[in-house]
Amino acid sequence: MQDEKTHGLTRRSFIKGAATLTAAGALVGCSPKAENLEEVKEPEAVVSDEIYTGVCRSNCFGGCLLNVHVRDGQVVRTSAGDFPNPEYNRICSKGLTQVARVYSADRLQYPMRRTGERGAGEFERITWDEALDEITDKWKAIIDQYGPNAIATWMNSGNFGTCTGGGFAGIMPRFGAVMGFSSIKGDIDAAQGFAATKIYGGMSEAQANNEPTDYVNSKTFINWASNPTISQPQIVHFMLDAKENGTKLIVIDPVYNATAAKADWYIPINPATDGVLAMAILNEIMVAGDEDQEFVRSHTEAPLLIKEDGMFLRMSDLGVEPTEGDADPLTGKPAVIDPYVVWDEESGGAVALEEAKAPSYKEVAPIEGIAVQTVWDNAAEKVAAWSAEVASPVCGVSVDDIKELARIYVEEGPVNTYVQLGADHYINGHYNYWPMYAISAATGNIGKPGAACGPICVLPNNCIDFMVSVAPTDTAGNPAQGAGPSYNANSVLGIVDTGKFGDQDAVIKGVYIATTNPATVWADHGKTVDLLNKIEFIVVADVTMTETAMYADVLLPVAHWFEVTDMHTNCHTHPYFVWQEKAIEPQFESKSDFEIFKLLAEKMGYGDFFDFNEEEFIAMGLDNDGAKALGLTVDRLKEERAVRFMPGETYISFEGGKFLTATGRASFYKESVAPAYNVGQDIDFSKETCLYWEPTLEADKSSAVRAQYPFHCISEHMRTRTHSQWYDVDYLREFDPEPIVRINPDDAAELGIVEGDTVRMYNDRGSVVMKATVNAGYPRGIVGSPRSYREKEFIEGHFASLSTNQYNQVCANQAFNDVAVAIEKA
Ligand SMILES: Nc1nc2c(c(=O)[nH]1)N[C@H]1C(S)=C(S)[C@@H](COP(=O)(O)OP(=O)(O)OC[C@H]3O[C@@H](n4cnc5c(=O)[nH]c(N)nc54)[C@H](O)[C@@H]3O)O[C@H]1N2
Ligand SMILES: Nc1nc2c(c(=O)[nH]1)N[C@H]1C(S)=C(S)[C@@H](COP(=O)(O)OP(=O)(O)OC[C@H]3O[C@@H](n4cnc5c(=O)[nH]c(N)nc54)[C@H](O)[C@@H]3O)O[C@H]1N2
Ligand SMILES: [Mo]
Repeated sequence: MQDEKTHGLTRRSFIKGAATLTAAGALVGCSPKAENLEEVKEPEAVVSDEIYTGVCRSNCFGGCLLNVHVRDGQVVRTSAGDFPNPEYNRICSKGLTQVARVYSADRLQYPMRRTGERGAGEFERITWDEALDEITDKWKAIIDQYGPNAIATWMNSGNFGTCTGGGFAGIMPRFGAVMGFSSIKGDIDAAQGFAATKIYGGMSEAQANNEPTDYVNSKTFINWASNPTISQPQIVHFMLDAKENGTKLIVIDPVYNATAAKADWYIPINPATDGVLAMAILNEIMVAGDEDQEFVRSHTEAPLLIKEDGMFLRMSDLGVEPTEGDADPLTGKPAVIDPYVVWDEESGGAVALEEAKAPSYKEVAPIEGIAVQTVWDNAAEKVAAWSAEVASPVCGVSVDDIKELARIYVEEGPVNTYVQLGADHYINGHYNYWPMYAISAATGNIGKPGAACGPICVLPNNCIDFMVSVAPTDTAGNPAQGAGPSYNANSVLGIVDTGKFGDQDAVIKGVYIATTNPATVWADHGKTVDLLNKIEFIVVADVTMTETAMYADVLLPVAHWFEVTDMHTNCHTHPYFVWQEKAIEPQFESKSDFEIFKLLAEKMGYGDFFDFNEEEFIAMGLDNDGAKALGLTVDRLKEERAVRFMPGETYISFEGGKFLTATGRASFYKESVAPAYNVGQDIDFSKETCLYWEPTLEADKSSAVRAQYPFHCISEHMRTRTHSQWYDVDYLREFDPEPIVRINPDDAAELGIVEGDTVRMYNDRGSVVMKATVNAGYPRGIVGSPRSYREKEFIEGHFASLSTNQYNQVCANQAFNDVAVAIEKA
């Protein structure tokens, strides 16, 4: 805590507003309208604020460092904190209005028991003792009958704090592992990661893009399927600084978005056809032989040799016996070492990959009579189907523009391809990302200053001990029973209905929901509601009365982020772990998630696994060599507020072209691909092992469903909300007062719709009524709508009712953007 001397009329007026709010508990008190504020005189004395360290912890990719100003025991405002590198100092409208969330009229104040129908919002107040008894009695009964796997934790990204839920080495997964509960996955944002794992291997501390301080080193910066002005506003200044410094800014997006407005070159594309554009660019490069030969030879798997059976040629194929390597720590079995074979141009012979001086990646003749094709030639064959002429009508990018993009990747590097989730939320999402990533690997535009490809996404594998969450031990060192199975989002209804997950028996009788709001954010709302009505016993722990909270049997009030001690590790846009100091006591009868888990565990007889306070728990996650090498300790975090965890000064992802695949090289071909889910579905693996694209489900213009539902509907992320959060902040509702759908002027005219008309959007799954706004940024045939509103904010229906919960054959991913609708004046 620090002291700040402050004064000023506006500040004091504001505080009066905040005080009114708590006293009356009414949301109207947080309106900045003048009539709600008492007239105050210029303060005579200088007023002192206590300043606590705070951090925004929702999934906005931010994790901004905040000063939480407290006066007379009340949070009065927030301001931007100082990071060690001030270039990262940022705070958005959401960070600035946190005070309205602390004092939201929608805060859950005490534990409650449901009295009416599920979803009706009828509850009665109960004590904490009653709530904890009711939950643990019911859990014990379920466990007696069905075992602990019949209860599932259900979490997502509401708070990425370590002591809350979604943070790395977090308390909630630990709770699940101790109790032996199963878990329900979100299956969200999964397609790009699925593709990234194919080409780059597993995840590292920074998954794919370089640290933002490096953007200035790019000659070309391509925003591909991303809209950072809305979704990563904290780092847009790094892109614009680069532009001012001469970097060419390109945007590839079906919608002329706010980022496109800043671009040197905006390239409209047909939705979910990015893979086609990427393969056409690759084809231009490959046919011309314009690849970065040294990078391709030394840093990609291009020289590996594929046999006719689809497997790589290995030394054992040439009669060399495999050897034994180190034992696997889990199975104890020694690794089998059977090196890949390549053709070495220097020695003129077939050798193990590691021994090759100059592996050939094109046109390798049969080796010892075994016909082979290089990975490069295989990729070239796949992309040959997408000449610029063939690709152009599919992706909507002209032949000249495709050729120009190819030239830019070859001649105007270093190129940073800043990719986000725009093309992810489709059934064919991962088919788009692998080719997009492959361009950078083929042209050497990755792993060096100014060159990168992928989303800004930070996974601190180097300094967090995940075992604290997944393999807990008690005070005596005894291991926990371990978590049960993890179920896919779209399988849960089937499990509850049929007792089957694929062909396996599965039971879900109880769920513990915290840090997610599926009734607002899951695709196919009709099915989500059906599920929430059918689960036998639902506990929801949340800060406010959300749409999901309305379905709880027992509702637990959770403390606001500033009312707890915590650490934030999941900050995508800056390289720091950030501390959260408890600034005020939990209000009303609310408790921290941390305390709730401890109380529940104790009552279930597992208190010994939770014998620590917040600081001790965080220290457990930081008790590893990586954190020690970086000097990441609780004491430093408390003292310095934010401590850098990324190695180096300016982090370069995959520096030196070292990837996380078994070979350390980027892949254009896989021998096999593990599906992300298994419910006995038919899988055509030929689509998964190499560069491939197919039209998506409903967003594809030629899809049969479009005859009936002619518009493709895109979900927009909102500047004023993070997912379903901040809905209760009046300051922000002034900017985004109600749901709207944006529609192209010509489409609107054809439908007889004018600005502000009420319209209905519908398909077979659902319907929603809201106002329309005419927007020439949307092309014909595509509409877009912010996706964070709750049912009661729509004139009728629910936006989430329009989307499908179907998955691709291997990639479990909610396809929020793969939606066809019809629109009419309501
Ligand atoms: N303020 C705020 N920030 C957020 C969030 C929030 O809710 N609010 N959510 C966070 C989360 S979890 C996520 S996943 C990220 C998302 O971050 P982004 O991926 O940047 O956000 P989106 O708005 O989903 O999509 C980006 C762009 O993709 C475009 N797009 C849609 N379909 C396609 C396509 O097929 N091809 C191409 N090339 N472009 C397409 C859209 O028009 C949009 O302009 O934002 C994070 N940041
Ligand atoms: N239609 C449509 N739906 C979408 C998308 C889309 O594009 N279109 N995008 C999707 C994407 S990209 C994402 S990542 C998901 C995000 O989905 P979620 O992770 O579910 O999103 P949130 O609404 O941020 O958070 C969920 C809940 O966490 C609660 N919460 C906040 N802080 C705490 C805390 O400290 N403790 C507890 N116990 N609870 C807390 C909030 O009050 C909120 O109810 O939404 C997806 N939903
Ligand atoms: Mo997301």
